[in-house]
Amino acid sequence: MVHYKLSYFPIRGAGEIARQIFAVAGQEFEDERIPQDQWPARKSSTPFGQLPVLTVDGKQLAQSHAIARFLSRQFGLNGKCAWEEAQVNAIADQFKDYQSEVRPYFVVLMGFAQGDAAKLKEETFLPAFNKHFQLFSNILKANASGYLVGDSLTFVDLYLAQHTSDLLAADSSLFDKFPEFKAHQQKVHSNANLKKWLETRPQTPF
Ligand code: GSH
Repeated sequence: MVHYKLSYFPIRGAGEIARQIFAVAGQEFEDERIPQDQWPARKSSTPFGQLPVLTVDGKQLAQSHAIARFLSRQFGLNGKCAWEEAQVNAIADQFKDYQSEVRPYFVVLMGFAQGDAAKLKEETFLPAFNKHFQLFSNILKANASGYLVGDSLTFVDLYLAQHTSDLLAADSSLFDKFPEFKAHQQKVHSNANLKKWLETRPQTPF
C-alpha cells in the first residue's frame, strides 16, 4: 500500500488543502506537523527549503499547488475530463495570483511581519478580494451545479471554501456582495468525509 506523508507546520496554511484532499478521498496519510524549533534542522532536507512537502513512498514533492494537483489527479478531484482539469488548473492559478496579492496583509495580520493591518486591509486586501472574488463569482454563477467546474467537487472548491470559511469567521460582511460563496462553502463543507475532517482536525488559529 502506498504511504503518503504530508509535512507542514502545525497550522492550516499552505498544507491544509492537501490534508482535505486526503480526507475527501478517505485516504489515510501521515499528518506530520513540524514544530518551528525543529524546522532549521529539517530545511535543507526539503527540495526547495520550504514546506509543505508530500512524501510518497519515500519520494518528495514540494510546492503546495503541485501537491494539490498530484493528489487531486490520484483521487479524482481534478474534474472529469482534460478540459475540466484545465479549467480547474486555471482557477487554481488565479487563486494563487490572489494569494500573492493579499499576502502582505495576511502576514501582518498573522503576526509574521510588522505593519499597519487596517491600512493594508483597505489598500491591499479589499481591492484584491473584490477583484478576484468577482472573477470567481462569474465562474460559479455560470455553472449550474454549485461547484466551480463541472458537476463534481474539485480541489479548487476546497481552496475557495476554506478561504471563505476563514474570511467569514473574521468579517462576515465581506460576503454581503458575494452570498453565492456562502452557499458554495456550505455545499463543499457538507461532504461527509470532509465534514468529519473539519470537526476532528487539530484546531489552529490559521
Ligand atoms: N510556493 C510555496 C508553496 O506554495 O508551497 C510557498 C511555501 C512557503 O512559503 N512555505 C513557508 C515556509 O516553508 C510556510 S507557508 N517557510 C519556512 C521557510 O521558508 O524557511
